[in-house]
Amino acid sequence: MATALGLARRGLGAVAPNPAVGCVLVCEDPGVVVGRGWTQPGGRPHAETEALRRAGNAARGAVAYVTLEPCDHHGETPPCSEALIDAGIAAAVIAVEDPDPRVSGSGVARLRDAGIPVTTGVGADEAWDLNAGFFLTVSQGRPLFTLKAATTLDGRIATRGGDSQWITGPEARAFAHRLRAEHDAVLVGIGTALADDPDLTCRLPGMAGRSPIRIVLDGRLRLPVDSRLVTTARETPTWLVTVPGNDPAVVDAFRSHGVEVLETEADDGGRPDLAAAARALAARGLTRVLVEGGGQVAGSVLAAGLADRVAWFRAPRLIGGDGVAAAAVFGVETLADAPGFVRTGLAMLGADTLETYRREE
Ligand code: AOF
Ligand code: ZN
Repeated sequence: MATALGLARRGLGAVAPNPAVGCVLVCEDPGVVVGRGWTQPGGRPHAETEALRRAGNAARGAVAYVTLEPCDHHGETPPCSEALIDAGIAAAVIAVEDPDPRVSGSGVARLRDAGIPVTTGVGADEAWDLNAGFFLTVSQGRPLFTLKAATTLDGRIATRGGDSQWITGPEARAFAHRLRAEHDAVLVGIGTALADDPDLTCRLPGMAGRSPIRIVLDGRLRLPVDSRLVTTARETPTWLVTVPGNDPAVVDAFRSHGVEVLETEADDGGRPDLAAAARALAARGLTRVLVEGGGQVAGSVLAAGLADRVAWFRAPRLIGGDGVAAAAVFGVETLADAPGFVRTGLAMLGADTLETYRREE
């Protein structure tokens, strides 16, 4: 199952709205892997189909280890449950049930009805964690949000003069590009887009094709049409999340550059309401969104209770209280109101560190 989870991970950021699934077919005597598969870019073929295709006749009598209950619906492809039965597998080991209402238990039931013994729950914690984005879209109609910050020791993202390039070193920046690849979209506020004119692509060697959709929260459509995000929108999609009431000619100008403009409700300050934006993004098929700044957006994500994961890069430098805070004011009165997190990882990246967290339940 650990191998299957590793294979599943390859799909993160490339398979939405589908989950990233892994499948390993093992012939138990003499104990050899006869097929491996993972959900392919775009979400299909499914992991089981891929593993079965590679195993061919060797799948007969094998044990299938799958990180998610095999699907049981006739969608774009025939159900994986049927494919596994037809291939003659001897047993199945499944990490977690698929909460998709078209599946939710029927994949396991179909295997059992065919006389195939099924074990569930193996590697369940890791499997829940891996597809947390997919599970959130099914259960709450919103994607998973990972808040990323690159700060000084004292949590500052820029000096008072606005100097922010580069706080962290090349190792941390490379890791941040990998994070982009593992998410369906990267989201920034208009302040960051104006200040940095960023690309927000994944520029790791060999991973250029893994760039996420670039999303800017831009209530008044201030993004310049000659910005990199707009001029490259036909190669790497750019979406603007805005509020109703903008000049239709401006909206059309963005659309003529291949930029998607999504209108959503405004919050009290006239900015796109984050909870509403989250629902709109899930409705468009996103399951994993990386929030890359700046402080304003980070504050809004925290205030809306949407920071599911945190990736905090920290450089050995101090700026002091007049620097720009990683998360702008978000109105915490008492410690009990302050969002809490559980540390899930700690790594040294060159001179910097990376701390990862998940939301405290
Ligand atoms: C699997 N293996 O690798 C994946 C599954 O639109 P379709 O037909 O591709 O079906 C999408 C649903 O299939 C998705 O919502 C989820 O329930 C399941 N995903 N199932 O057996 C896979 N990616
Ligand atoms: Zn399937």
